[in-house]
Amino acid sequence: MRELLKAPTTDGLSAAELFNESISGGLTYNDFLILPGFIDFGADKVNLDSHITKRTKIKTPFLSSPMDTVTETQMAIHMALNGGLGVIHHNCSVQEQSDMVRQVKKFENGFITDPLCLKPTDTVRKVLEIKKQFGFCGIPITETGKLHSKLLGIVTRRDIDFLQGSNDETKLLSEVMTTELTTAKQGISYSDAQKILRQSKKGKLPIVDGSFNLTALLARSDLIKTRDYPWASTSARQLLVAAAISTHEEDKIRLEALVKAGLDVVVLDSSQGNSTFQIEMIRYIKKTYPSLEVIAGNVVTTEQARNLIEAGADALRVGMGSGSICITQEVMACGRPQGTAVFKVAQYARQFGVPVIADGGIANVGHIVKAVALGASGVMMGSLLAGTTESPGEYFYDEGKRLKKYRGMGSLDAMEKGDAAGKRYFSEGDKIKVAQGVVGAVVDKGTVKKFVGYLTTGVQHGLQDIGVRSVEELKDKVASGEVRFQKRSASAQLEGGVHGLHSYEKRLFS
Ligand code: NAD
Ligand code: CPR
Repeated sequence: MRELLKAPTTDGLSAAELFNESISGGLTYNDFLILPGFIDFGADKVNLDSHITKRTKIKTPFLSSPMDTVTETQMAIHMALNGGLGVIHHNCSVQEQSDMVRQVKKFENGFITDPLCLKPTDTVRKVLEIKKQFGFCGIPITETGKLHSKLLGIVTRRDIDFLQGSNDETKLLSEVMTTELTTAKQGISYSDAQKILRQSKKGKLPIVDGSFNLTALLARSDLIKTRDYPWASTSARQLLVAAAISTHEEDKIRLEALVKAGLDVVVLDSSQGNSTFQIEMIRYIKKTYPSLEVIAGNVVTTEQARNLIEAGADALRVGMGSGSICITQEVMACGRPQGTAVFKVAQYARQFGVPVIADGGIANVGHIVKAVALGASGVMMGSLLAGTTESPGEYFYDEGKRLKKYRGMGSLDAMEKGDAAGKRYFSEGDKIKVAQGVVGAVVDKGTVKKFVGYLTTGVQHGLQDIGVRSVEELKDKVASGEVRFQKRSASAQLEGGVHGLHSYEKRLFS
C-alpha cells in the first residue's frame, strides 16, 4: 500500500502532451485547465516576481497595452506603482508621447500631478458640485482653469462655508478665492514639500514653476493617508516606463525623443513582427542605445521568434488575433489560438533566456494564471484595464451602465486619429485603410490600484492551488512535466462557468 502511494501519478497531461497539435489542434485559454497540486503555504506567500525582459524584473507580471484607450500617463504611473509596467501608446505626436514618458519618470509619489483646477470666472456652484461629487473643495484657480497655467488663487472650504443660497452660488470665484498663497517651487523633494505644508498649517500646497504656472499639488489629507507602494517598479528611485513605436524610418526620431525623456523599455508595436523592418529596427536600437531594452513582436510561431531573438530582442510579445477588439484573423487569415502561441513561443524562447509577454485575450484572472503556466513572464492587457479610472477618456452612461470607450489600434477610428496626429499606421502605398479592429466600450472597473490588487491576489491564489510558490517554480514544474493539465470539452467549459441559475450577480472582489 505504502509503495503504491509513493508511485508517481500520471493524472492529466504534461504541457507538451496537451499542446501536441496533431491531437489537440490550436488551443485557447478556455480549452484547458491546470490540475491542482499540494498546498503547504499561504497564498500571500506566493512570489510573483518576474523578468519581463532579459534585465527588467517587476513584482507583478502585468503590462498595460500600448493603446490610446488604455495607456497614457496616469495608467503608466499606476501600473508601475502597483508593481507592473505601462506601455504608452504612439497614436499621438512625438511631443505628446515623450511628454507622457517624462511625466511618469518625474512622478514623485505623493504629489497630485493632475489636480482639478478652475478659473476665476467659474462660480461657487461649480465648487459645491465638485465637493458633492468628489468630496473635496480645495481647488487651485488658474488663469485658464487648467494645469500649467498661471496660479491666481485657491478656493478652500473656509472660502465657501457660508455660501449656499442661490445668490451666493452664482458668485464668481475671483470674488471668494484666497490670493495669499504659500507655494513651493517645482523640483522640490516630497519630504521638503511635506515640511512646508505642515508648517503652513494649510490644506493644500500648490507647486509652481518659474513663471508661477501650477504644475502639481500636495494635499494635507494625503500626508495622513499611507501612500505606500512597496511593490513599485522602479529604477534609480524613478518609476519604470515603457513606450511603443512602429518600425518606420521616422520612428527613429520618435525614439530619440523618448530616450531623452527617460524611457526604460521600448516596444516595437506590430501585429506581425517578423519583417525586415523590425529586424533592422532592433539592430539599430541595440547599436544606438545599447542599454535600452527592446520588446519585439508580435509573434506566434517559433520561426518568427527565432528571427527576432537573433536580431537581439530582449523579450517577445506574443499574440496575433487574440485581442478582444480584434478582427485580424477574420481579415488577414493569419494568427494562432493564444494558448498554443504562448506555449510554443515561450518554450522556444526559454532556451535563449528571452522572456515572453502574452498579449491579448486575457479576460479574467484564470487566463493570467494559464498564460504564466504556459511560460509567459508577463501578460499584456487591454480590455481588462480599459474601463479603469486611470485609462484615458471620459465615462459615459448607456442603459444605466457606466462605460468607457475602448478601441483597437488598427480600427479605422484609431487610424484616423493617428492621421490627425501626423502619424501613419499603414503602408505608404495603401490607398484604402483596412481595419483590423473595432471600437467598443467596457464597463467601469474603478481604480487600477484596487483592480491590479485583485489581479495580484487572484493570481497568488491560482498558483497556491497549483501548489507552486512562485512564477519561476511554476515555469520549472511545467517544463519538467510535474504540473499537469487537462483538456476541456465544450460541455466541461459550460460546467466550469456559472450555470443553472435563474439569475445572479457577479461581483469579483471587494
Ligand atoms: P505595423 O506598423 O507593423 O504595420 C503597418 C504596415 O506598415 C504594414 O503593412 C507593415 O508591413 C508596414 N511597415 C512597417 N514598417 C515599415 C517600413 N519601415 N517601411 C515600409 N512599410 C513598413 O502595424 P500593424 O501591424 O498594422 O498594427 C497597428 C496597430 O494595431 C498596432 O498597435 C498593433 O499592436 C495593433 N494590432 C495588433 C494585432 C494583434 O493581433 N496583436 C493585430 C492587428 C493590429
Ligand atoms: P485585449 O487585452 O483587449 O484582449 O487585447 C489587447 C491587445 O490587442 C493589444 O495589446 C494589442 O496587441 C492587440 N490589438 C490592439 N489593437 C488591435 C487591433 Cl485593431 N486588432 C487586433 N489586435 C489589436
